[in-house]
Amino acid sequence: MRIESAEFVRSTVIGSGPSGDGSPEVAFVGRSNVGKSSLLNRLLGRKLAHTSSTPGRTRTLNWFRINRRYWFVDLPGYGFARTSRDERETWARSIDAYLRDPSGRRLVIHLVDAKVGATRLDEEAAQYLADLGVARTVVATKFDRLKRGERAARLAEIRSALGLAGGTEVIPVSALSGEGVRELWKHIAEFLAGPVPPQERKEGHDAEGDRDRPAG
Ligand SMILES: Nc1nc2c(ncn2[C@@H]2O[C@H](COP(=O)(O)OP(=O)(O)OP(=O)(O)O)[C@@H](O)[C@H]2O)c(=O)[nH]1
Ligand SMILES: [Mg+2]
Repeated sequence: MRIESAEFVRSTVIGSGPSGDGSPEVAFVGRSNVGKSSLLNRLLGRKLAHTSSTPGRTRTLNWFRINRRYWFVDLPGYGFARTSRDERETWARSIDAYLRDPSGRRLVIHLVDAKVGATRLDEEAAQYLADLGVARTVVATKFDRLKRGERAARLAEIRSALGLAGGTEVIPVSALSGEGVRELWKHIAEFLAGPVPPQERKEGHDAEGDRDRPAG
């Protein structure tokens, strides 16, 4: 994907109403510290989102405008133990309000820490996303931290813990090494291209055109 422009536009909190503008949104959802902000930065090839080894760094929904055409939305993580119950409820309400807002076409990137494996909270989040019926892609983060011999089994474990159908893949990624980033961009590009109108298909047009193809 050629990134011609990427800029931080705004942070939003619960109650601030819809924030998109109807253009497609790619949202990053996952446990606190799973690597959402790091992966977003890696996908964009620049450090836009704040990352931290302290869980709970991202506390607002952060909107990044990409190529003047679509949004990346960095969401606060779930399962941050040190937040109060009130804060956790606020989190759940703001994520829920965001994901139920019908104003934008949305792809959720659900991140699960490959080193930790799927936790009960990851399972609950997967169930929640499945019930919402939102388009989603599951990725296993920090894959660089796994030994070669552990990798295939861990991916299978995550797929089964999250109750993913047989054909649904879990994409291994590493913000550190860049592994899996190209593969993930393919999914994002497919989502951005959207459903091909039947008319265009019949006439043999390439619906994707040249825009936003994965780079090289
Ligand atoms: N080894 C390794 N470490 C990573 C990777 N991605 C992120 N990390 C580390 O994991 C920690 C958390 O990364 P963040 O990107 O801030 O995580 P987050 O999900 O945005 O966290 P919150 O904003 O707190 O919800 C940081 O110390 C990162 O350096 C990765 O691919 N490999
Ligand atoms: Mg973050």
